[in-house]
Amino acid sequence: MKLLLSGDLHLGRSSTRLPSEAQELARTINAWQRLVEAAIREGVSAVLLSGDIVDHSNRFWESIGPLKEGILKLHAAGIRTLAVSGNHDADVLPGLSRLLPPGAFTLLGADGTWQRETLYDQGAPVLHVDGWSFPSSHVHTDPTLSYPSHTDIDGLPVLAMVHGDPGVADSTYAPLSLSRLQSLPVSAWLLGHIHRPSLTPGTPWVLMPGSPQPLDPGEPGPHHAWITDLQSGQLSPPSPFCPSPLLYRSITLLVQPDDPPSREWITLRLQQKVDADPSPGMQVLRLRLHGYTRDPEALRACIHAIEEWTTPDLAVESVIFDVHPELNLEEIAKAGPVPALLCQALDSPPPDLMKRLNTLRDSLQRQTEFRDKTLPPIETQDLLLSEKIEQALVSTLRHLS
Ligand SMILES: [Mn+2]
Repeated sequence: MKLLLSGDLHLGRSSTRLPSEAQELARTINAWQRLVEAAIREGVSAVLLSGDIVDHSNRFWESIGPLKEGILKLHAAGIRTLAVSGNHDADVLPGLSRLLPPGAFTLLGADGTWQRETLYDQGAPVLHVDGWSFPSSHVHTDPTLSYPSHTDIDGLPVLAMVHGDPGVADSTYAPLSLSRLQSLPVSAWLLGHIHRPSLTPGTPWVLMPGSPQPLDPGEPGPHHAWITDLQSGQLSPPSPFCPSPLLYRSITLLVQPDDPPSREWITLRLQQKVDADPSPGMQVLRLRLHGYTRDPEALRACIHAIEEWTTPDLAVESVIFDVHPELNLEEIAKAGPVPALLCQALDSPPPDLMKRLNTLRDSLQRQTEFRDKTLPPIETQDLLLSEKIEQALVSTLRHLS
């Protein structure tokens, strides 16, 4: 028996910074419709949603139609939808059940008290789903403190759902603690609130499904729903399911003094970089140009054209300009022995620095807790890859030129 797990759909919102041609893709309602179709195709038994399904009460009327329609479609295919509300939809989800036929949609724990619903497979009970919903938009206490101790232990696995803020003890959005979650007698946790997906393995595993579609460039990386399989009384660790066709990515292009300061050159390099790490669907890029150029003015003049550049599956959302005039190291080195040493350090760090770093590495290796780990020696190569060291040296040298 398969279950689809998701949350933080924020229906009514649109993903930001997409070109106007891609506005349809931007709508979270379309992500919900894709999820419904995928659930039916996959033959799941239930769809579990962990809150912030509707973005806000003032988006209720534009999102409730498509939400209802999706739940009805799932219901017609024999799939139940179970949900808890989050801080965004605390006041709107309770009304939804009344608009739907019995059994299509279950909101668990609507008044802020834990509620249990049991799922059946061919007439036999197979899984308890426990849930707690935000009673209002702010909650200052950990909702799991009121998690009931069930006396009627029947050996069935339990999947518990709650929307909240893990690891933020003073959060006003239901503070949660990972260690407390994993200490409670359940088989799995489905959380909501954080839009970046993450899975904490263990017994129970704890899943923050993340938004099935990223909402802005602050949510880079893959987004998707999840699927778990219940077999012989065991819930499998969840796997990614129904990937979002929209991906926000940050890309850094290294600019070297010999590179021509032109839009064509930058977009060609960008396209090569994207092709080397392909992803289906639309990619919205935050581009950082980093390095040295002989003509900063000409390069800076290209930024607008680069931001306007789009292909059917690529768009540049913004350009961060971190390119500096080429340094004349030969000239700077002539200023004295210390500037000369700093210039040299750009290519090879001073030998005593390497020696000191490796002494630290050796003493670390001797500590009991790291004895079973083999720490590799620190090589000059490792340091040269470190952008921060380079930046520190360059910013000093720039003052000398
Ligand atoms: Mn939330």
